[in-house]
Amino acid sequence: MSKDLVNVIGLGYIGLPTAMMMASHGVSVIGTDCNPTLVERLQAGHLTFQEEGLEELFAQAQAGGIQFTGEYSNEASIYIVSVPTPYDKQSKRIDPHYVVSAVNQVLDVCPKGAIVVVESTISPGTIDKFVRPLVAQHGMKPGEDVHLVHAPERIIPGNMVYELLHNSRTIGADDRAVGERVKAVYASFCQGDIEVTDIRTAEMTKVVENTFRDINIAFANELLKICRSDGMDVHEIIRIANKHPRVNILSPGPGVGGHCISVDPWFLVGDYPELAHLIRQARLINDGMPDFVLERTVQIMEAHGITDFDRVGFYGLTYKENVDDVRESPTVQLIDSMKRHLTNPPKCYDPMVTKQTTPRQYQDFQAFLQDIDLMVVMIPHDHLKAHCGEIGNKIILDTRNCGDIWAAGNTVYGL
Ligand code: SAJ
Repeated sequence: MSKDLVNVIGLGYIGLPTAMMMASHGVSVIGTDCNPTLVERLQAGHLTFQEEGLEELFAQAQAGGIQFTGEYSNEASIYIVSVPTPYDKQSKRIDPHYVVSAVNQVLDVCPKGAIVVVESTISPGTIDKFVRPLVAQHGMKPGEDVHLVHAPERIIPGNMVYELLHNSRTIGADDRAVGERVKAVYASFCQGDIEVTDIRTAEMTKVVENTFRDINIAFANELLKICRSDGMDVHEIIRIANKHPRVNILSPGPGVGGHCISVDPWFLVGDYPELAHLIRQARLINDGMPDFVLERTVQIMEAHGITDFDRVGFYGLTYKENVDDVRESPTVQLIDSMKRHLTNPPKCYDPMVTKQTTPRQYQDFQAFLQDIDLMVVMIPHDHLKAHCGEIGNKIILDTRNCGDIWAAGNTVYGL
């Protein structure tokens, strides 16, 4: 069992479950966040977002003695920095200011020999370019006063707790022995392989994983458009093609959202603009899908004589099913672009999002249904499957190929 005291800096979607997982497996953990409201909620025993199995994990972490604080002054032997890494929408480059600020605050207080692990997703070279110089600025000797490590997260929202336990991981370190010490902490709970490598390889591997998925979704989306243009059923074609032992085409849909897959490939485009052609094109294809949904919506409105967008409603605001995260959501992108052209903002409903994110967001499914003739399903939450008997004779644009949930009487179109 590791004797290290771990301080997890940044208690968001990744930092919080990671901190709780360690605490529930015998590691001494402090969770630190600069947002006092978030810290107060956690100290009072309330979770800050929903995720399968997180309540139980929280109870186990509390039993394991996890502490939450807003003070960066807590000393530890290992700091895990898990803060957001936005990207600059113009330059397509990473904006490392949260990572830089968190590491600076850690370097201000950490004891000699501490390990600073960056878990946040960063573009290849970020540690060398933005983090390593901070060590020198603090008058510290790298590899002696402080050790730098990159251990990118890999868990998928919607199945985080399971994937934290079972996914393999990558740990990039300058010094193998330091990498092994960090591995021992993650090995307290992680049942997958833990690869120890160098920092640049770890940085690149993480971004490559998400870029691989983005490109493959873009391929599915391009196939969808080709098939739509010529009256072919893309889902049937993918189903059959996927019977080939070496073919595994992903699912087309209304776009790629979330703070990972829709962002990370841009890091490569931003840093290697002359080389990253396929990666850029895939991003553009996926970013263009909300507009494709709008074109299809207009076609269906015309076919049914619907002349007013006020009779159309969008189901699902989150970036994917059964999560409450709306970051980079295709529906939000679509609504924002429609708002620029319509007098009234579009109507929408999402059972997972109780916070009002857009003006005509209904909180009641029945009220939403009453006010529309055409429902565009952007995200197939489990709620939809449970309530599809209530939809009545609405016209449906099903962008997610939910197929078997619809009743025989429903008029359903695919994307
Ligand atoms: N999507 C499709 N078609 C598909 C699969 C997904 O349109 O066949 C869409 C989803 O609806 C969503 C977006 O893509 O809008 C991304 O969803 P996702 O479930 O594929 O992935 P994320 O963003 O929730 O999590 C990803 C994961 N990365 C990979 O699978 C390579 C996860 O393992 C990472 O930890 C996470 O990014 C991250 O934080 O980087």
